[in-house]
Amino acid sequence: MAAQDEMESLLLEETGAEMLKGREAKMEITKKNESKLVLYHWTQSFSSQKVRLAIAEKGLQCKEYDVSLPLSEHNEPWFMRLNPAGEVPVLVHDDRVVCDPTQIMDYLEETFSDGKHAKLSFNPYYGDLNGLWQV
Ligand SMILES: N[C@@H](CCC(=O)N[C@@H](CS)C(=O)NCC(=O)O)C(=O)O
Repeated sequence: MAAQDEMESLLLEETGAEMLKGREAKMEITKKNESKLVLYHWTQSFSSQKVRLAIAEKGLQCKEYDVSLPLSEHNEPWFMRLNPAGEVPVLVHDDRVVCDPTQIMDYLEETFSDGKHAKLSFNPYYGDLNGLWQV
């Protein structure tokens, strides 16, 4: 192989390896960001529905646990430890607990803001009604 060809081939290999490293790092970050999302919610709760929509819109993997309001599960000690206000929804991301639906939407938007996840504020369903979820 001529010296120039060899050099080009080496460069290509290096570029490929760099690209692969970059992609792997990005996948690691994505995996880490999505590592453990858990939503405590109630099916008929409007606040829970908004958050579930946002999670679906962003294409996030999230475990869901029903907290029955009719059965008063939101007042049980285990749930009150998560949210002393005793309200659903509550999002747990690894060791972070986010309680208020507006804060959850903001948290999702800030945390999952890479190109892989839809931007809620640019979504046609949200359109330019930025902050619609705050109603
Ligand atoms: N506090 C939140 C809304 C959260 C909320 O009101 N959750 C309701 C269900 S939609 C709840 O958990 N209610 C239980 C209760 O108040 O006992 C807000 O200011 O928007």
